[in-house]
Amino acid sequence: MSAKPISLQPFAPRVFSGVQPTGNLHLGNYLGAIKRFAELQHRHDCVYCIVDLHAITQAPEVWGGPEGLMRATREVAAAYIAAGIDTKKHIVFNQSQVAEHAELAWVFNCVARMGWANRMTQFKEKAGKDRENASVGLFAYPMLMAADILVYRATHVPVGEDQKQHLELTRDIAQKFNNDFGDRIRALGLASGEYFPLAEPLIAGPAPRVMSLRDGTKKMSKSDPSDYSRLNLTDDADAIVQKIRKAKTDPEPLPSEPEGLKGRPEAENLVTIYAALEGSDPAAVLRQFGGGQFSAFKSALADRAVASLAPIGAEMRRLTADPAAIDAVLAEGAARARAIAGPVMAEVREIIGFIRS
Ligand code: AQP
Repeated sequence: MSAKPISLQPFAPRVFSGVQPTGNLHLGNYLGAIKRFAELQHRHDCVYCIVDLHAITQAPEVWGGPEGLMRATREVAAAYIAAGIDTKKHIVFNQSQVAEHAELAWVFNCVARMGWANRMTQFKEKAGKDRENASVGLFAYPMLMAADILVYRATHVPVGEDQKQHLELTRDIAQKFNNDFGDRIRALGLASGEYFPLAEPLIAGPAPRVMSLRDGTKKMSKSDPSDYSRLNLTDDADAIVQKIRKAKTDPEPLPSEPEGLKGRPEAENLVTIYAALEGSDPAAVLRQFGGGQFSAFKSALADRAVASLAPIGAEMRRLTADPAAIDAVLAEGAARARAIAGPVMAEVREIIGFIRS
């Protein structure tokens, strides 16, 4: 290679994560991902992506067609900014502006084995019973996710618990690439054989799995047909209060200790949400509310949720009113992302043996 290889250094810590612009951003996305993104920026270099290539793996009705996709992409960008992510210090952009994601994903489609991809539970859940009708892209989703992370040679990936299996696959792909091409990597003097890092999932957090308000055994999800199943980040105070008032509970009073929440998924979910929003833990919440009825707890939870979410929603509405300003942030972020992904992809081409004149 003519340029100085970039890969001789050991892996510098770098955080990467993303959110799909499929509309209805909710409390689970916030507590499981976006809130943590904002916390991590104080300790690490971060790359936060809006994964629009992932969004189109589902039918256009799911992501709202071209207009819906643009709106949702800007909405996720606004959520990142409203949650406090500093776009001057860290990189925020939408995935389709950096072609290296798709290019590396193709390479990883050829590294990953069918048996690995066949085990992915998210594909099974999202494809449902009509697998024959699922897009090939939905099946290949985890390989694109591996490319998203590894094209920045990211070392840490904050995600909700639902993404743990995809992170394990990312590590398997990195390891197989490093093994398959180890001799070549060493011969090119790019690294001591470990070209891609084995990225660590950062899943721990106050609420890595927020559940539906209508069914405590199902995760809170953008695609749940019931709007009452989730608190959307753009819900106003009235909607938040209504949804919490109608949230499913059980007839027992709240227990005084966390062990008493076992087998009571709806109660456990509401207590976990309260603790996460307050920055405390379920034991502290139950010390305060244990023995009481749900009605009093729900009213305190509604106040807490409004205090945390309403300012974010208001800021998102303010930001999305100026789409050109958001697009400028994304363009600037994409240029900085390409400056990292471009040289990595150039080395990957060299490692594999693609001739480029
Ligand atoms: N319920 C949840 N609790 C905690 N974390 C969650 N995440 C999603 N749901 C929860 C985390 O949010 C990040 C972005 O998710 P995504 O939009 O990329 O994909 P997703 O997991 O498919 O999100 P949804 O809301 O569940 O959408 P649908 O309904 O389309 O499946 C990820 O870090 C995810 O872990």
